[in-house]
Amino acid sequence: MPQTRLSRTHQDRTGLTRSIALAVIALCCGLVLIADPEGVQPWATSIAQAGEAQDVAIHNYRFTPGMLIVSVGTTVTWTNRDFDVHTVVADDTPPTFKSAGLDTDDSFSFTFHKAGTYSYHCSVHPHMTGKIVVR
Ligand SMILES: [Cu+2]
Repeated sequence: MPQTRLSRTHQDRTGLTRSIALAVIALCCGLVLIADPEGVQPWATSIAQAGEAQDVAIHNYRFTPGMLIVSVGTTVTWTNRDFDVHTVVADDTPPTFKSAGLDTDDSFSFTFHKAGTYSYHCSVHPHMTGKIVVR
């Protein structure tokens, strides 16, 4: 019956397409895991050139880039692009840097004079976290 054969072929092709799609998804997930040893997405990391000023956007309740690698002496400026108030506060005690509440388009800058890893967060939304690595 030609009708039956036609639908059988269609079904096989759909199954194959699904297998390929699953393989591609698995491959992508594998690559992300390999390229992501610190739990930060590679596309969320930015590496600065020496002495450059660097910007971190606060947008959609997120610091972007979430991880920024800079050299000693770099000034980092955070700018709030949300309509909600955010802060930028280092995780250490007392905090190495601490902004006031930032309204929309307000900025906060800090110059990193010492090498190290500086984790920080927004005190209003503690789930908002970021990291500056100073080399
Ligand atoms: Cu916030």
